[in-house]
Formats: sequence, C-alpha cells, structure tokens
Amino acid sequence: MSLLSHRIGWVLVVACLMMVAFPSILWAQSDPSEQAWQKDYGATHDQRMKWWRDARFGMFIHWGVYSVPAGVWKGEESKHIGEWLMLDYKIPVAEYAALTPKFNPVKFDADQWVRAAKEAGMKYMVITAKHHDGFAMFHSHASPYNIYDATPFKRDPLKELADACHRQGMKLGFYYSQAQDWHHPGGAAAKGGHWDPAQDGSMDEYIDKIAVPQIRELLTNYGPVAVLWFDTPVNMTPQRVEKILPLLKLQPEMVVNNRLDKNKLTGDFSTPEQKIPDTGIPGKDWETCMTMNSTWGYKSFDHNWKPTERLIRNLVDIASKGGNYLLNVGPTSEGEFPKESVERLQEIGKWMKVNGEAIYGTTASPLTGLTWGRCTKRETPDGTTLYLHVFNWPGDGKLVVPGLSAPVESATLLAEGKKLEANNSAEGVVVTVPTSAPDAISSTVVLKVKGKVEAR
Ligand code: FHN
Repeated sequence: MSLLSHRIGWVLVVACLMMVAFPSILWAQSDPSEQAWQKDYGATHDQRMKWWRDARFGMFIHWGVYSVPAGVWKGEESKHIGEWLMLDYKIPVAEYAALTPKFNPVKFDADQWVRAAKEAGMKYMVITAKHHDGFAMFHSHASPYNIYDATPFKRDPLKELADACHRQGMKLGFYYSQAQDWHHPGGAAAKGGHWDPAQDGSMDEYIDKIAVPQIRELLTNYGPVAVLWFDTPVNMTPQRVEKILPLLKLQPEMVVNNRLDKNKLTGDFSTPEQKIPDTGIPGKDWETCMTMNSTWGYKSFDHNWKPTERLIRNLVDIASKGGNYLLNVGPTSEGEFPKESVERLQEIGKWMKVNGEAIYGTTASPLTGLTWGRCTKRETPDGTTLYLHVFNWPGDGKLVVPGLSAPVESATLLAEGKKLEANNSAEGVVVTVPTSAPDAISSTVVLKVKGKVEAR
C-alpha cells in the first residue's frame, strides 16, 4: 500500500514538472481548453468580451485583388464565391499575381466606409487583411505581395481604416487567413492542395516567414485591434498554433474567433457561417457571419440580394438567441461598397435608430416558440425588461405573451413611446396594441415586469 502511494506521489511530481516545463500540455490536452485559453492570454474572456456582447452587430468586409476579376475568369462566370476564384480555376500563381497592377481602388474612402457601418448601427468592423489568395491588403514588410508594394494604389487601406475607426469610435478587427495561402510557398490549400509548383514548400517555414510576421505587423502597427478573425485552419497542427498564440498578447484586450486551430480549442466565440443555430449555442458566445447576396468577395453578376426585411429579422433572431450578427460587404475593385449593400445598410440603420435599444446589450430570450416574433431581454436591478419584436402584428389588437406570469409593470411601444395596456392573465401577459403595426418589418413592444424571468 505504502509502495503504491509512493509511486502515485512520484507520478504526480513528474506530471507537475512536465506541466511547468511544457505549459502547452495544459491547453493542448485539457478538455476543449477554454479555461486554459482564458488563462493563457491577456485579460479574461469575460473582460475582453464585454463590449462584443453589447455590440451585437458588426460589419464583415471581404476585399482583395479578387475584386478585379469580380467572379469572371476567361469569360466564364464562377458559380462559387468570388474570393475563391484562384483555387476554383487553378490559376497559376504568376497569372493571378498579374492582376495586381489592375487593382487601383482610388474611390476608397475609409471615413465613408466607417460612416456607413456606423449609420447602419454596427459597432465593429472586421476586414480581410489577407485572404486565402495570400494577397495582403496592408503594407507588409514580410512579403512584397501586398497592396502597397504590388499595386499602383500605393496606399495602406488598413492604416486608413484604422485611423478612421479610431476617429469615429468604431471597433476594428482583422480577418487573417493563417493557414491557406495560395501564393506563398508552403501555404496550405484546401480541396486537393497545390496546383502550381510555385506553391510547394514547407508549411512551417510559411508560418515562420509569412503568417507570424504579418500577424505581428497587424497587431503592432494599427493601434487597438478589437477582433482577430482566423479562418480555415487547414493543416494547423498544435505546433503551428503554438507559434501564433504568443502574438495574441500584443493586444491583450482583443477577442479572437475559434478558427485558429482545427480542433477549435482556442478562441472566445464560435462562428456559425451563413446560418443561425436554431437554439443559439447555449453556454457559448457566438457570431453568425453572413453574406448579403451569395458571395463574400465582390462578384459583378451576383444579384441574389437578401431583402432588408430578412436581414433585420435575422439580426433580431440572432440577438434573441444571444449571438452577434457579422454582416458582409464585398467592395468593388474601385474601393466602393456595392449600391445594393449601401441601400440595405441605410434601411437597417433607419430601423436600428428606433429599435437599437432592443438589440444592444440585450441577452437571449427566456421565452421561446413565440408565433408573432422574437424576444430579447435586459435585466435591471428592479426587474426585467422584455423587448417583444413583433414580426406578425396581431390583427385583433391583442399581443399575447404565452406562459409569462411575472407581474407586469408597464408596456410601451418603443417607436413612439406610447403607453400600452398590459395585464397578467391565465394564458400569459396580454398587451393591447394598436390595430396597425408601427413597422412592417419588426415593431418593438417594451414590456417591463417584476423580478427575473428565467428561460422556460
Ligand atoms: O473560405 C472562407 C470564405 O472565403 C469566407 O472568408 C468565409 C467567411 O466566414 N470563411 C471561409 C469559409 O468558411
């Protein structure tokens, strides 16, 4: 018995020594390692996520040299997303790089982009600093394959955007394709790998010579970076992830998505793409990223625009499930947002001016299965505010919140501040509303009740 406990003691001592010597064992092997992730870098997860949880709505920008062909290669219209053109047509590295002299986005106006996002009610922007095609949209010293050195534009749009964001009080984030890089030797390529010998090389060297220095540049030269958004962790072994992790400490307040490593062991939030999870992702922070048409990077012939009604209702739906909405714009090669995106942003902005209170800083709905729409919640020291987002306005003037038994304090129409009558009843709370909806897309009734309202 004493021999056994002696042995156990030694095993524990050795295990502790290993963890001190190789701390990565902790995060690499413990259960999805969120705790280790939180300990591992900068401020705690909750501290870093505070502004992000309040924000609820951000702009994704996919902009790169792929906006020049705009989805067309040798006269053929690509059926796939625009930024994948190089891989989809297996365009040789040199031939694709020959697009760069044609990229001269002289109409780019950083302040205008930030203003457009701000007026839409968005609180942060995440722009592609380098997408899978390997072309850096900033003045990188790690590779001349960047917008400053390789195009007639000779400007650093990320610097201009960072300055405009800081001037206008907008949070800025960078998207960085850390693994896939179809230009630099050793960069990964999904869907069957390299198609040009120029792409062959050591991925470890690519990580050391391109990804690591470029991420360092992004986190050093552009002021505060609010979000780092990794993507497609093809061949991202724990060793390669290890090379990138220490860089995150350069921006200790920054939040990071969950696509750095292929097992999704790292990151502050999950990233459902082009979909809204039915019941949110309970116990996790998450952000749905979505296109306004069918492509991320600009395609001249993609007219599959989602109506504003859908975009607004998506935002409400996502907020009601406790998530964020990162809505994409794919600017043209001249540096402008497509006019269809501008129109939608303006319409969403009009709605947000009236209804933003029911989105920002709210939490998931405690009520589900609401036939007329969605609900978001804000807890106050003396009770709970429920924002009832009504998509289908009741024709009979009675809005029923089924099963809600908390005593009603007040009900108001958010749009006009008009007081409404509301009563507790056997079927739930019944709010008497005007016969026509204040907003055809989604009208908000602010219902204040006593105490907490827990999910049911
Ligand atoms: O391959 C990319 C795609 O081009 C786009 O950037 C989206 C945005 O989330 N992410 C990848 C696919 O998951």
